Amino acid sequence: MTLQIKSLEEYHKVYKGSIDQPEKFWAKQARTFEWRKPWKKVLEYEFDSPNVKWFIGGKLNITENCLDRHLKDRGDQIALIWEPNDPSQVYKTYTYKELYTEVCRCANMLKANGIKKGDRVCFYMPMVPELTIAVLACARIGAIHSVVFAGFSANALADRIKDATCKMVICSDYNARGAKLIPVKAVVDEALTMDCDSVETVLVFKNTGDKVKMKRNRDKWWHNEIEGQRKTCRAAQMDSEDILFILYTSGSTGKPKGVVHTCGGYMVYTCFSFKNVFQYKPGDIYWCTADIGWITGHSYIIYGPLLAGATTMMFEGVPTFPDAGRFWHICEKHKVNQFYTAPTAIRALMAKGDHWPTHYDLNSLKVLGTVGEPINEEAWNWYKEKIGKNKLPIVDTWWQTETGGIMISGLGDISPQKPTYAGYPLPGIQMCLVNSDGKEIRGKDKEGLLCIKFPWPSMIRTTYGDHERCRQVYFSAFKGMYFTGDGARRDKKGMYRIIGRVDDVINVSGHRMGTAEVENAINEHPQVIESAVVGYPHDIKGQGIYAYVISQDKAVDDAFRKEILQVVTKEIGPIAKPDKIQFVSGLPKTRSGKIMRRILRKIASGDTSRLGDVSTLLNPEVVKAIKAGALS
Ligand code: 7RM
Repeated sequence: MTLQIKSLEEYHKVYKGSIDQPEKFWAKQARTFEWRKPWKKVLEYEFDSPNVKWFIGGKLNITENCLDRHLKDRGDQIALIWEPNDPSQVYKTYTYKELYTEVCRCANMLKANGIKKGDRVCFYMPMVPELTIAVLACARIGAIHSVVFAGFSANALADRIKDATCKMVICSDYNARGAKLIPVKAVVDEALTMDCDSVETVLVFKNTGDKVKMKRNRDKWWHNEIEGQRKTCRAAQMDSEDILFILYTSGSTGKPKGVVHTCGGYMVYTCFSFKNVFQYKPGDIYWCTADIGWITGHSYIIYGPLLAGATTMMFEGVPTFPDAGRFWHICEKHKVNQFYTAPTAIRALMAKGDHWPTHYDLNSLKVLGTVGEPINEEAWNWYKEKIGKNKLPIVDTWWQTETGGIMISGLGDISPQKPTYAGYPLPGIQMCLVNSDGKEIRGKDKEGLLCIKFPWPSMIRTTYGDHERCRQVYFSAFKGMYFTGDGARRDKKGMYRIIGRVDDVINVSGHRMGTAEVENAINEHPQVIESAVVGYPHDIKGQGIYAYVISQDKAVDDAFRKEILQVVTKEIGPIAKPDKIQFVSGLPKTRSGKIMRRILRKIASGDTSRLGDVSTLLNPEVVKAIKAGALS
């Protein structure tokens, strides 16, 4: 069985061993899985290209490790619990046997519809069990899944379908979220009008049963296609380094990139990190509230928990429907033991009042987790007090889409607790701080740019279709290091606190966004000449979006603002809508024409006092005007 660390002393010992002999350490973990053929070499790497390979020559199928190997000992144990959006609707459960059967039937359905090993399948689905089933079905036959968060617009969906040249799209008819019904099939139809020539089939899962249009020869109903499919499906033999999935994420420039994860290393790391961070014990009920459209859902709703033989729950709805007690109601109802959510959800629920959690019995809880953005001290304390009753550990888990799994975090109740600190790196993870010249900053009580100086099994292998971009974004800043894009502090005891992004990426309610991406969307409005987007501190969302817009011959009023919001919703989705739009006559630029975001960030945060030296700007006079017109 995959190692589960039981004390802080053991952690320090294991950590040291994992750094002294990383290959030995990871080989030992990897041997706890089922491989069709063993690997010939544990690791080969070179960060300059980059070229990273783990468990070279090893053959496996991740779903045999998620499902088949559990059938003997825990076939009748519940693998998956599904809690519906509407609390009056009955919840569903799947035992490992049942989940195995459903995945096999679905895999056969995909094969019957022409999906083969290596084909890309796009998902645009609500949080229903069929999403998990079909994702695993792809993995079973060696097809590559690319899950797109269903809050993205048709344009954004089309971009992702085209970039990965997907052969199939799997969607639902409608999504139910809170009191809203979202016509997802219609969004897919619209996306497919935008040159998505690779798509041959749209498989539609009947979720709400409301009416949709079906296109002949392209669109098929899941319930028709699944009928009569065989209940077993031989898993495809995958190479350790074959692609398991692509997941798009935003960066500081241009369009989102397709982060590529591969089978072997991802399997080993997600299982290991899951078991240790959450200190999962047999029989526990584990719940991560993330959407499977993000990496957290991939690694810690589906793969990590199932690999570990856990009972994992997925929730279709939102934290405030039908009321702000929903999360706590679900914890009581299913006797949840580990609860994993985002700071933005904690802050939103905190704002609804302290009484909500008091109405429910939260005694089953053992570990509380957070992820996605820095957690402020107030939210940390509220979580600790009101949910954890001052008894439960909080694991503040720092990681990224690119890291595949949790990199820095406490391990359940083993690790020391320090508000706003994520803590120590996991075994095998060689974090470091560097200064802007790329020199490593050693010692305690230091601040710098957060890097990782040695490979780990679940690290990004490439950005789909553009390896050079992967090199440039992550491996070119500092030689021999993976650069995270975050700044961090290391305290006297070696614990890390994440300060936040140091690049042009913003984090709005835990959703990662490129400021350039939002600017490009705003610039699509015909009367916009130029725009600049920055993040600013926001009580609930962590960061809000502040847009400075130069317009052409148009009354700068709220009607125009509304049009801009519509354009952004159309280009990206509602999550990217600016909270504030300030019309300006010019943007502060350096002599080389670069926008001075530092100044714009300061003004957006309401701090106009010390803007630093603006005299070197091309147009210092605009700063005064921007300051005068700043929105509070
Ligand atoms: C898992 C995920 C990654 C970015 C990352 C950070 C920020 C994530 C934390 C955090 C402070 C945390 N993947 N971030 N977790 N910041 N404390 N515990 O969120 O690719 O979508 O985002 O999120 O800036 O670089 S992600």
